[in-house]
Amino acid sequence: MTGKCKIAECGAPEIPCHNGCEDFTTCPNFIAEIVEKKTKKGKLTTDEKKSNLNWTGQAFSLDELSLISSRTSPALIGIVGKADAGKTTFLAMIYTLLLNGRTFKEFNFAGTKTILGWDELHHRLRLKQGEVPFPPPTPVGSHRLYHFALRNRDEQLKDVLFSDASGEVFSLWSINRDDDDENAEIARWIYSNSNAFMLFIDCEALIEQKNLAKREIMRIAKQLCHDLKNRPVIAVWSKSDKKAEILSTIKDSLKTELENLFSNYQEIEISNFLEPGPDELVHKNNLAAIDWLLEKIMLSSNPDLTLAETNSDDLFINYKGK
Ligand SMILES: Nc1nc2c(ncn2[C@@H]2O[C@H](COP(=O)(O)OP(=O)(O)OP(=O)(O)O)[C@@H](O)[C@H]2O)c(=O)[nH]1
Ligand SMILES: [Mg+2]
Repeated sequence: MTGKCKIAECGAPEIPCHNGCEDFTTCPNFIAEIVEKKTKKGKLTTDEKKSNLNWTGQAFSLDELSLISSRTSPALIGIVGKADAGKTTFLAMIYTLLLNGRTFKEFNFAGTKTILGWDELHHRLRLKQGEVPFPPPTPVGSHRLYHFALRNRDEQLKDVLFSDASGEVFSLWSINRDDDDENAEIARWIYSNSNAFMLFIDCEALIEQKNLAKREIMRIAKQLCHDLKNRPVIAVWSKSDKKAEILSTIKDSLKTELENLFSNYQEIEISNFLEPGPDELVHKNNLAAIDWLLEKIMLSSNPDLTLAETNSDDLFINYKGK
């Protein structure tokens, strides 16, 4: 026990008590310090203290979007696809590639307001002696937005957000787009607010469930098409390390049906499993998918304002000003 004597001249407990008291703890003049209580109290205060900052570094929820939208009009990339298609892993891979020094084609990384969210994804993907520990399935009610600030060669800042929701909400939405189902509401919000879409095609599901998986992908694709207004869509053949195992009739017909459905459209193969050496599917295509969407988004936000040449007999219409 620590403490001190209330009589200033007494040196107990370091030296014997000036009154001759053998056990200083029983001395009526001794004041014990209640160390444990103090520490516990101190700890409680720290735990209870909440941050006053409105920025936590975690992935955004919808009501935190103003943190970004107050400075620029962010571009939202809607990640769409059925459950287990590899959507969350794709986001983890993008961040991992940037951390490893890879870059987007036209944009430099200029920061992120969701660094803890990205880090969490990255740590779940880290290679453990050849095996890839994947993130757990995204819960049905969860809707997170991950942020990058990017700068192009003209030093223009572009805020980009990526949505991450459970695949189940897209399957629900594809069955009934006007349903009041609260979970499908997440898919509806992503659909209304995204500037561009990635549509995930799960190669593994096409191998295992064949036409059943194809029908589900097409249902989501058709839903994506219904009010698209020429927003760009990139079909991402995820888990393409297995693509060769898909029946060619299924693969070819799905490819054609998707091409017929969309106009502002591209497709690409990606994977998270590295082949030895530089790997096109992993190192190149994951980023190239975003490059293509960013290019399309920038094109649509900078419309060509050049006037078409007019030739008329009317002098007034032909007047170009001097
Ligand atoms: N073969 C292969 N499997 C992969 C690859 N990427 C992911 N997977 C597998 O796909 C599973 C699902 O990945 P997620 O990223 O969680 O899929 P998701 O689309 O986010 O799933 P939900 O959140 O449930 O909608 C992982 O647990 C892995 O088993 C890949 O590149 N190749
Ligand atoms: Mg997920």
